[in-house]
Amino acid sequence: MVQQMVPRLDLNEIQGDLLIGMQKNAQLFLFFKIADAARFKAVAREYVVGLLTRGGTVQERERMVAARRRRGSSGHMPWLGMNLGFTKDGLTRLLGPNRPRMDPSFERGADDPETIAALNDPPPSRWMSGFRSDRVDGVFLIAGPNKSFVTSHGNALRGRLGSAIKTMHSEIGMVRPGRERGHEHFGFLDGVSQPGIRGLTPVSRPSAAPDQGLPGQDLLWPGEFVLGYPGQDPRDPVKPGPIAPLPAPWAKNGSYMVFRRLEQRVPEFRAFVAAQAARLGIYSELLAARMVGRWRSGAPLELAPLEDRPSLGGDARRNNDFGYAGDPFQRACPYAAHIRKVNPRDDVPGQKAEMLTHRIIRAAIPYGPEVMPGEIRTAHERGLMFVCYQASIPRQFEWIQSRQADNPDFVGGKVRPNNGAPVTPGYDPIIGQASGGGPRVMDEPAPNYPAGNRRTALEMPDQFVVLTAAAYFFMPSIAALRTVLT
Ligand code: N7H
Repeated sequence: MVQQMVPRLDLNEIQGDLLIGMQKNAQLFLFFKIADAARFKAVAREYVVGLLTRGGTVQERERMVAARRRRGSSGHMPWLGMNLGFTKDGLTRLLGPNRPRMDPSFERGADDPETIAALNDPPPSRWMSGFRSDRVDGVFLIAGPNKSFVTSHGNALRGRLGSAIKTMHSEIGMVRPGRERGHEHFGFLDGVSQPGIRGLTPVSRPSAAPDQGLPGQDLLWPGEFVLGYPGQDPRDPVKPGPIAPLPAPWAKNGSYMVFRRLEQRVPEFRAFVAAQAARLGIYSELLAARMVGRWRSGAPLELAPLEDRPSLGGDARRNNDFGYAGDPFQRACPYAAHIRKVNPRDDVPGQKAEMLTHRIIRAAIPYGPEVMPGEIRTAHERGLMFVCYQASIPRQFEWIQSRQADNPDFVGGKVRPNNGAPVTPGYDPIIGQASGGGPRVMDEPAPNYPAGNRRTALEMPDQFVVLTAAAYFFMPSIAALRTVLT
């Protein structure tokens, strides 16, 4: 019945990276300042908007990829994907100072002292030199099959825009090579768990699980990610909530994008995990999996608590089909493990519906070279160009980072199985940040599976993931880009 009320998504108005994700082996991030607003608008209207990749196009390409795979062919199609977003300053350049006010966090910006304090982020003075989000008006995402393809399309675009823009920073993210394809730099399969979208994501078991896409993938109302549609009802995981008021009519079919350039200190992470695993008397891979909540293959600890099962990790019908309610004492997966911390699923009794209002759609890509032989301390910077989409930055990305990952008491109300003593779960060991970059602790790195009461803690004096740049963008609809904004 719920399915019949699903609103029709205007995929051809929505930029393609938001709901489905542009096909990419390489992605150029071109951060720019608008130097000449009138010229920018003219070139954008005549040339750029027509190049932007819409949701409908990305969906069609996905079908073609699936059909090619069924025929057993691989190889990457030379498709160009291009999307465009603006910071608060960019919108002001285009619309003037009296423009409508958008999401409060977007208006504040990623580099605002209040944002920095709320997220325990390192201050912008410690970000990469050259990147200043207060100097960025917009970003082009240019996706394609390889580095030279995205570079040449980026150059062509820059040629067209000429003096209308000034490039502030440009950088290419790349999927990792060979068998590491799809894995981030610590070595774990990424992009496994994404929310499903009602009216878009196919339901794999309509009679058994009408509110899931793939098994375990909750379907959410599209207004959680795109403006102008009903979002979730925070009291009911299945029912729609109201359509949030739009800041302006043209904001419909737009979305907010959070960009974070996250350096990963891979040799340091590996050395730390090896040393701590030896101290705890467990093997390194197990400790690393306890920190993430999945094994390198993507297999979740909830379904494979003591050793990796690559066939499970790679199986999209099984690798997300689990919850935490059956593991109330963190025996299979620690409360603080990255994936349990950022999406506790059914862990908090009666709160599932509320949890669904904090989901994000991720579209990250790694950057930087592979670890070189003999590189025992980071010598070549590498990490993740983290990108996520949502309808509300404070309720979604910022909530996850500040109220969950950075909060040692989240999830609250946990107790020890033997004596009922309260438990402090600790920080997310991957992305959690303590105030002032201080040390972090996570509870129970060594498993008590299936039973046992050994108390262990993992003390982490340093971050393995370090924020080196950040900015908040609005990704407008195609119609807004054709009319109001240009
Ligand atoms: Fe995370 N990692 O390698 O450990 N992430 N993440 N993430 N992340 C996930 O399900 C990682 C970051 C989420 O529904 C996996 O795709 C790294 C930020 C969410 O079960 C792995 C970095 C935020 C999920 C990693 C990083 C999130 C998720 C498992 C930074 C938001 C889905 C594979 C360098 C604040 C959870 C998968 C669910 C999954 C890693 C960043 C959020 C392996 C290395 C900044 C919501």
